[in-house]
Amino acid sequence: MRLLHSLCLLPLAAAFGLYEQSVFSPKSLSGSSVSDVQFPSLLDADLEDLAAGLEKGLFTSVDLVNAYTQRILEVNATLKAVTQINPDALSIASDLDAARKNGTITGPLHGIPILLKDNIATADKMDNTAGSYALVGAKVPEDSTVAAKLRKAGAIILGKTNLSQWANYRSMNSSSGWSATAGQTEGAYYPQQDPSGSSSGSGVASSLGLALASLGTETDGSIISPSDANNLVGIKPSVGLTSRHLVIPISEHQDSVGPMARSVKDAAYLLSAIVGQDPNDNYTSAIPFPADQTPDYVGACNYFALRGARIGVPRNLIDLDLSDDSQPYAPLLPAFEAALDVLRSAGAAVIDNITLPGYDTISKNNFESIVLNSDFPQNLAAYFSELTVNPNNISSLKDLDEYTHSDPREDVENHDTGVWDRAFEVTATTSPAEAWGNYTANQYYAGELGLFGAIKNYSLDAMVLPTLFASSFPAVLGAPVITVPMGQYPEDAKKLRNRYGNQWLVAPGIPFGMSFMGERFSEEKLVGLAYAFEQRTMVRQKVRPYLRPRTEVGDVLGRRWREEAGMGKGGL
Ligand SMILES: *[C@@H]1O[C@H](CO)[C@@H](O)[C@H](O)[C@H]1NC(C)=O
Ligand SMILES: *[C@@H]1O[C@H](CO)[C@@H](O)[C@H](O)[C@H]1NC(C)=O
Ligand SMILES: *[C@@H]1O[C@H](CO)[C@@H](O)[C@H](O)[C@H]1NC(C)=O
Ligand SMILES: *[C@@H]1O[C@H](CO)[C@@H](O)[C@H](O)[C@H]1NC(C)=O
Ligand SMILES: *[C@@H]1O[C@H](CO)[C@@H](O)[C@H](O)[C@H]1NC(C)=O
Ligand SMILES: *[C@@H]1O[C@H](CO)[C@@H](O)[C@H](O)[C@H]1NC(C)=O
Ligand SMILES: *[C@@H]1O[C@H](CO)[C@@H](O)[C@H](O)[C@H]1NC(C)=O
Ligand SMILES: *[C@@H]1O[C@H](CO)[C@@H](O)[C@H](O)[C@H]1NC(C)=O
Ligand SMILES: CC(=O)N[C@H]1CO[C@H](CO)[C@@H](O)[C@@H]1O
Repeated sequence: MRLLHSLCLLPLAAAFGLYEQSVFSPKSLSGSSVSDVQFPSLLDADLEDLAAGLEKGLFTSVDLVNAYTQRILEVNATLKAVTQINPDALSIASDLDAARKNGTITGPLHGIPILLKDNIATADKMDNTAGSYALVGAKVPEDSTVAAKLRKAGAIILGKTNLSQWANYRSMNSSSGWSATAGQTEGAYYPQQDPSGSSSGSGVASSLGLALASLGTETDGSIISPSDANNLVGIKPSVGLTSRHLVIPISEHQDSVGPMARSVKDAAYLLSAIVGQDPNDNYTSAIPFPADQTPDYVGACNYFALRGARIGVPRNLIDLDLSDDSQPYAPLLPAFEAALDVLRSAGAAVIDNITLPGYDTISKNNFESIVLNSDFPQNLAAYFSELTVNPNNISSLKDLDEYTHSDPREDVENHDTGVWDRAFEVTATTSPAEAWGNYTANQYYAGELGLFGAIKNYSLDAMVLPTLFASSFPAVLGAPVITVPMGQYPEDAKKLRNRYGNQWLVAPGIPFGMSFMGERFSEEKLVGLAYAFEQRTMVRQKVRPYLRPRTEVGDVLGRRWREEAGMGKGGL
């Protein structure tokens, strides 16, 4: 779930400037006689850059782990994006370097550091806490399926990222990116930027290149909103495409695990690594393709994918008057219009101003809240029952509520447990049949009279919206969404604080994106459309953070060479 978070924008025309590159030249470091090599800053380096550097022997995965770790520590005191660094990361990197040396490449992510949201469990020395002291020290029997799949593809799980505690499913009085264990995450595009949530740390960390990329989870907006606010590509996959086994849940009907990366192609690489059927999450049995015929999401990255595509614009889901200039979100509108022009000029037919007739019923009812509150206590208890070590003996939402009120570090005075109170109320007054009635109402009003009906009626490939308005319909339908950077709030933006009053949702320079929504399991198509839009705009390169870590892979290399030459430690 998300709180209303921030969005921002910059006219696309202004989005073309110099691609900032920090360049290292090993030759200039300690006079080492290594041939001149230029390498992009870790703020910009993509998977193919890193893989090429590893393959050519310019640096090792150990170097990458060292560089990313230093970058994390450089910015953590301010941004609090990363909660834990995997104490085994260096030894895993070293094993993967050895394997590479002898010609064994495990997969496309071989030796590449990735971060996980702190609700995706790993069976290693790291905690999986959802940001709560209730779960510090808890252990799981095995890796979550997505973590196991990342390792199988060769990735190094570098650490865990902060989140809105319990994926924003605890408090009515809190801020995105706050957890009891790791404090308040901040975005890097404006001082005290609301990082959005609930995958807040994943958003900030991926955006600053504190790892290649990260995984987040979404129930309604929690991948695409922090991607939106942090200048990223986020993919919220169809529910069931990625397993939720050993991921701390909100709702089996809506939860999804997906990548948050700096480019569509990097996100596609990560998606390819984590999809697939899993006997431990039977929603994955809905995947419509056989295990050996998973779509090639990376191959779907085609510059011409918009040619002949039919893209709908459901303007009645934009439920703020963006034409009113006093509205802080107003800059979204000209940026969105410019983005639609990009789609047209790339050969797409834009079917504008489609009205989704189900919207009014959806907005006047609380079907989604009843579904989530019916699922949450049961799904959470099922997660607790999987733990092999459960230090506080918590087996239910009731236990968790009592624990949270008894531990002063959980700070209930400033972060209530109102969401849980509502869950207790709904479970006490809603039968399983009624909960199902609310679920099916969502499928009808958001589906047949909404997204899926319009896709059918107008023969669409996808629908697009500013990401601020894009999460809810796909959320209740278990349908996919991909957000791509679209712009940033201008210099004269009307600043807007979050409801809690401690961070900025809208301020000059804060980024925002556009989302592509489609039918269930249409990720391959959406990746292509998103890639074609990204490649024509490259907005991420014009939207730069005010705070950025300085350590580059060249800095660690210089240090390593001096150490290897017996010159001892010490920076340049
Ligand atoms: C290459 O490395 C892999 C992984 O460390 C190892 O399993 C394999 O035995 C090694 N092969 C050779 C020929 O050294
Ligand atoms: C980052 O800061 C937070 C808050 O102080 C802390 O909980 C977390 O452990 C820090 N992360 C790292 C990697 O040191
Ligand atoms: C999934 O498994 C649960 C029990 O683990 C069962 O209650 C549910 O009916 C199953 N759902 C499907 C769609 O098979
Ligand atoms: C969209 O359609 C609605 C209803 O027909 C109309 O009131 C509105 O002015 C249209 N908006 C745009 C931008 O075309
Ligand atoms: C948890 O339960 C175990 C076994 O019943 C008990 O020994 C332990 O003291 C309990 N821990 C807490 C924190 O209540
Ligand atoms: C919400 O949190 C603020 C601190 O930010 C606190 O002053 C206020 O009392 C809290 N309100 C409620 C209703 O818990
Ligand atoms: C939704 O659940 C409520 C109980 O919380 C019930 O009264 C209502 O009839 C349900 N709605 C539908 C459409 O089934
Ligand atoms: C699709 O067309 C049907 C039949 O004309 C109509 O009832 C329905 O409202 C349309 N759905 C959408 C989302 O436009
Ligand atoms: C300094 C501090 O409080 N660190 C905590 C950060 O969060 C993790 C759990 O995600 C705790 O284990 C650390 O103690």
